[in-house]
Amino acid sequence: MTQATESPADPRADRSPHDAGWAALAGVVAGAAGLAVAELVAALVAPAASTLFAGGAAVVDAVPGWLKDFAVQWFGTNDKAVLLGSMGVVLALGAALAGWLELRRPPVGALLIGAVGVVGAMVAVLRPDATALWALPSVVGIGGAVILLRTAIAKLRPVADLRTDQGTTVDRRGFLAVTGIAAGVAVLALAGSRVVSAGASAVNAVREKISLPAAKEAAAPVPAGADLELDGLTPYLTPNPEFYRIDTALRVPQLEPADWSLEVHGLVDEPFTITWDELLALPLEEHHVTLACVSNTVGGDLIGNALWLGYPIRALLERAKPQAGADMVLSRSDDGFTAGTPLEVLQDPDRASLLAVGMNGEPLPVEHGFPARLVVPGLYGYVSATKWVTSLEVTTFDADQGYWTPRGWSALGPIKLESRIDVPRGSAAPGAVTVAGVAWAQHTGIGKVEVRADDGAWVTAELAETVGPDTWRQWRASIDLDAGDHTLAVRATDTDGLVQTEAQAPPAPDGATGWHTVQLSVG
Ligand SMILES: Nc1nc2c(c(=O)[nH]1)N[C@H]1C(S)=C(S)[C@@H](COP(=O)(O)O)O[C@H]1N2
Ligand SMILES: [Mo]
Repeated sequence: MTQATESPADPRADRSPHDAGWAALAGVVAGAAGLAVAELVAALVAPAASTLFAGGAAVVDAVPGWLKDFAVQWFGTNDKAVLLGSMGVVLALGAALAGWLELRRPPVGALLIGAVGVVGAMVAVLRPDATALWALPSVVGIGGAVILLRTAIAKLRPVADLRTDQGTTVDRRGFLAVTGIAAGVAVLALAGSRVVSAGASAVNAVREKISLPAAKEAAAPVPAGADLELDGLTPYLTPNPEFYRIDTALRVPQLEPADWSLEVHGLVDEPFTITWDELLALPLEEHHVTLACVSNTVGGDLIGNALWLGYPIRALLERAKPQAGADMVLSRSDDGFTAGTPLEVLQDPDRASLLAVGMNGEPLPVEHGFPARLVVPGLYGYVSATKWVTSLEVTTFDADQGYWTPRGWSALGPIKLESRIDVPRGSAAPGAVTVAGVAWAQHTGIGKVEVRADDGAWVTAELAETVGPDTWRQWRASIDLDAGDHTLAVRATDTDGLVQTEAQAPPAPDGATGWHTVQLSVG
């Protein structure tokens, strides 16, 4: 008699400790294959419906405001890479656990993976603009992953060894075959999804063929003295590739002009919809406007200045005829993002609020809102600068709110007076040290900038030229410094005489304040 524990009837028999590792690997491979198939199905059906992106978008919308602020603060414009990376790690660990559980406690592992599919399908269907079809990528992909996992793990289960008629054996060869097939599926599906999405959303190709009409009203030319052109000083105009990017879109909306239109509706007498061709046929204007993010910390770089080409939002509203009582325009993006902008700001005849199609002489880059976005001088982006904009709804602050307001940010977001030191950074030689940077008070204008070293007297800086109050302004000063460590500070005064406050405030809920200081070692 062989020992009872060796009996083929006992599922724990002949289990090598390695099998736990193999099972975990099978979990990861099956999970990867499932997600890749979901990508492929999504590329064919609805790109934003993939398990990864619908899930990621749901995470972005669900995480509390403070965590998102933290992510933007620490990772800046890399926040999305960090989110996707952490999602990848969590998913890989979860899939490994599922593989192990499926071996030890079937069908718990399969149920765990299946649950991801159910949640993925649910969050996809709940995305703005989703249809029932959006469940398909998660159902097909993750359903496939469950089948692959169950098939692979079954091979690791001991069966009676027919060769010896004694004890048990495990079909490792069969296991490796199934796992190998799953890995192949993952690679092929991923490659397929890349090919399909490159072909389907040829948005970049379409964009490159567009030549925008010239502005009927050209921008005031940039004065020669607007850019001091010092080494290390931020240029007056920010080139598009260097322009900061902030949005909640994990996958940039791929919106072709032919499929784009803007609906102007809500509390208006004459709602209407405008197409791309109609928009381009209107008399367009060009304006330099400095855009800033409310998440920018003192001294931060979530700010940039560009030449925007577009049609005045004011004129669109005139045509729609807002009704009495309306006080807000809720702009909506193709991806569901919304911003609430005071109606009166958008109607202001002295403010160049644009439905923009061009940025620095070219169509908007896709990540900056192609084919159309809003640009409103003087307001932070989160309450005004909706990218991929498809709807302007005239409404009230009582009835509606923008995306960030229920997440802990102020409903109103005028840009605060701020200034920044760009040079020197780190060290300098003793003697006359050139200090330079930018200052901004969009739509009011910068009247004065002062710098000081340590507790010394404030030195008034020379101001560069500017096209007007809607852009930032460069400044430069010279300060005599001895060898040693120094702290430089800057403060600006706007053209109304308001002096930039020293009081430190964090970005939330309505923008950071405080003087920017830099440490300098002179020697
Ligand atoms: N659709 C959409 N538009 C958006 C956002 C967004 O998340 N989604 N973010 C806003 C914020 S917070 C800012 S600061 C500006 C940034 O514009 P940029 O990325 O072109 O610099 O876009 C605004 N428009
Ligand atoms: Mo922002």
